[in-house]
Amino acid sequence: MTPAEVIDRAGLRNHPRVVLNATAPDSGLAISHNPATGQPIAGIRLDDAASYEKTVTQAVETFKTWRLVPAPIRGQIVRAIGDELRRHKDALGALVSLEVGKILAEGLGEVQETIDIADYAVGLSRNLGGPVLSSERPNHAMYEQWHPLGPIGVITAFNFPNAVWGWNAMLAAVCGDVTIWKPSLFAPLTAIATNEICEKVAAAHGHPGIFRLVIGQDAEIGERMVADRRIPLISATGSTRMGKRVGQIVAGRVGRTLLELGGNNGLIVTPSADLDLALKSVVFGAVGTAGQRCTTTRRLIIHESIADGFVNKLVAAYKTVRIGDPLAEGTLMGPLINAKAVENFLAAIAAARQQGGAVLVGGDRYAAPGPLSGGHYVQPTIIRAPTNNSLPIAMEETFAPILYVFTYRDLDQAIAIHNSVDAGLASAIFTNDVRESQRFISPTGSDCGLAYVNLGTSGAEIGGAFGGEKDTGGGRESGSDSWKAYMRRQTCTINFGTEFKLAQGIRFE
Ligand code: UN1
Repeated sequence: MTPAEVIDRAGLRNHPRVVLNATAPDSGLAISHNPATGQPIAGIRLDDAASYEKTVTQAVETFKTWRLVPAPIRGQIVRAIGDELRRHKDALGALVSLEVGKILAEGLGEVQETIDIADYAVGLSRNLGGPVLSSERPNHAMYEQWHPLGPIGVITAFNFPNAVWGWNAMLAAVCGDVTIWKPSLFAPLTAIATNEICEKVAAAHGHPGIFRLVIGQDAEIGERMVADRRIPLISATGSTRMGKRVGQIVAGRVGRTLLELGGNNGLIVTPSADLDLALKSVVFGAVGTAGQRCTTTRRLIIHESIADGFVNKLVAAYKTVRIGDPLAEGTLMGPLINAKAVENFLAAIAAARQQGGAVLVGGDRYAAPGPLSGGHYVQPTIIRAPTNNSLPIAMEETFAPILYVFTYRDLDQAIAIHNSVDAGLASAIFTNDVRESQRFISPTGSDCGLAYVNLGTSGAEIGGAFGGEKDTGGGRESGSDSWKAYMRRQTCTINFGTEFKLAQGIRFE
């Protein structure tokens, strides 16, 4: 499939925001590049202060009517959106793959994730309930209810340019909110195509404007949105650096944030583990998406008695990973997002070497042939920490396929190594020992928001709450009760008797 075909199939050829054949950015235009070739795909017209203002003003108005639509009816619209996304799954999956370089299977998987959350939201639309509570007073009733929150801001990163918005927008829609999406400037085309598909369905059902886009530079658009008091919730996915800034600004106006930030995910392999299962999971977790998931496996913590044999097998498996065009059949690893990401990868490897790490496989750029020679490819890399396990660079999240290997002697030590990083997103243990697995998910085990036993760190299902602790930001998106972030809670107390009764037994007569 050529880039032009992908653009056509995603419905972007005549979109007013998209400028085909543009090659150079200017103040009102960004260029989306194909990371597999380094070539421009298309130009995207950016928002400015005036168009931002118009979008938010309109979103506030749309919210006033959308919030009055009964939640199950909102769910019907989200159901139609899920169906439409099914029809566009191939086209959107290919666009994700073209624009951010993940392999097609993963691009399709990402769109499936949005379809799944749409289905989830449909069910939820009939179940946005709160508890009925016991009042201490006679003839009094007390219960909680949930109301729509407002227009909400969703800031997404390049690496999940479709699904992370889906997690937010599908829930927000059934909750009665209007979504204002600020996508990454590395993946604006996916955002435009995705938003357009969903918005068209909403409009066909009589509710245009519940999905809105603002695309622009952080300084121009991002900062404005984060500081905007008309937007009660900012849900932001991206780096911890970005999240700290967003968190501070939104806290300054006493708004709400939902932060899903960086991860530095560890995977422990114990002597009792099913090593075949562990091997496959480590390769997918560390190499999948070219190491550009927030859930990527970045640290392998393996018992010293099995480390050498396991690591040798891992190195052999890494050598078979086919790197190349993400849209081509058989490719397992595509490029990094841009040249800066390649520089960061190389800098981390240089630091690891200097700190006594041993590069066991990879460690360099990957020179792709022919038309791919301008792409941002690197070799998947394994680096073994020195025997004292001191490797400061491994404490940082480098968004690239680098796996650091540590060894341990007893489980306490493994857990201490595991929890020694600033982030707290995903974690995993491979063991067939019930004491070890239970210890790992006990309060003194993994300190992460996601804990897996005999599964790798990436690839969460949508049904669970997704997010993490510490520098990961504490927010939860997607399943379980994450929807509560998109609504406001009201505790209602009703006196259906005739007596004046005060709580706490206070007499005031
Ligand atoms: C992300 O990298 O920001 O668990 C999201 C996973 C995916 C979501 C990743 N379901 O790997």
